[in-house]
Amino acid sequence: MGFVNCEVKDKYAIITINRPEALNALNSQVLDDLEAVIDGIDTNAVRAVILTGAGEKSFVAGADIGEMSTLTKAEGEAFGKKGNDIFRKIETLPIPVIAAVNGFALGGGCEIAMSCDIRIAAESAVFGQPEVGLGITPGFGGTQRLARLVGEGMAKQMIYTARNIKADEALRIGLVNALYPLEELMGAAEKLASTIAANAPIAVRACKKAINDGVQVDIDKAIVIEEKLFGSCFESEDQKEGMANFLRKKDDPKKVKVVDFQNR
Ligand code: CO8
Repeated sequence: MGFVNCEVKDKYAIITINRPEALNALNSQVLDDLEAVIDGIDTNAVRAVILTGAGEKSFVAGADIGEMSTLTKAEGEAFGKKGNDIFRKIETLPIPVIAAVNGFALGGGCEIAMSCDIRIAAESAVFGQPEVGLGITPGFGGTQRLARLVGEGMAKQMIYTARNIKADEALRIGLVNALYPLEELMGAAEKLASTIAANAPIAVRACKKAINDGVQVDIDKAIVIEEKLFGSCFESEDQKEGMANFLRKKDDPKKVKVVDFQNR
């Protein structure tokens, strides 16, 4: 729909931000379309999501500078909140989201990638938070998520200097997990999504929640979050089948089978 496409393939979905004429920059309409697509995902049927950008040059080249250029203080705050609310929806979607960063991931583009669970990128990708060069701060969570992902010192250097970094540096500092030639990126993302989708979905969702919620609190509270979610898995059929399969395998290696987890 509109500026954002969604294709469901087997047990995962591919969301593509599709405004290549502006390097997939995020204006209000793109954000609205993205929110509608995210709200429409059936997280029981689909077990993982890939987020990418249309074209060969850009993932997302940031928030739309033309649209932002005339904002008042109140409008700037409202635009920041609009993006933040949508990015939090991505971050807290019950199922994993993989960013397949196929080119420029600047400003809001780097920020949306950071709201995903996992980032993989093309060797040609470029990352950066160029906002201070435009007279603003990062406004879609960049000051917060970059520091959490790559550490305060590196985040401050990237944000204060507004210097873009190449994919190999993004890999070195842990901003992305892996690099691929551009033509192999989507294949790698789909393989990763399929691997995740083949595991017990209730357990995968519980892991996402445990990690996301746990990193926000102290370790004593965090391990209790894990305990509760761990316990909840024992109410699932998938736990019974997953463990029974292992035990059958132990008795008789010929009984090895791939478990068809049913999300129950
Ligand atoms: N906004 C609007 N249009 C854009 C953007 C953008 N962020 N990026 C690229 N475009 C447009 C260009 O204007 C151009 O349009 P046209 O053909 O109509 O002139 C088209 O995309 C192609 O771009 P270029 O010709 O510039 O392509 P180049 O290959 O020469 O350069 C770059 C590519 C280096 C990516 C360059 O386009 C660029 O520097 N873009 C801006 C990158 C940037 O600064 N991004 C950060 C924006 S600020 C931000 O994201 C803040 C997020 C939080 C907002 C909070 C709100 C309160």
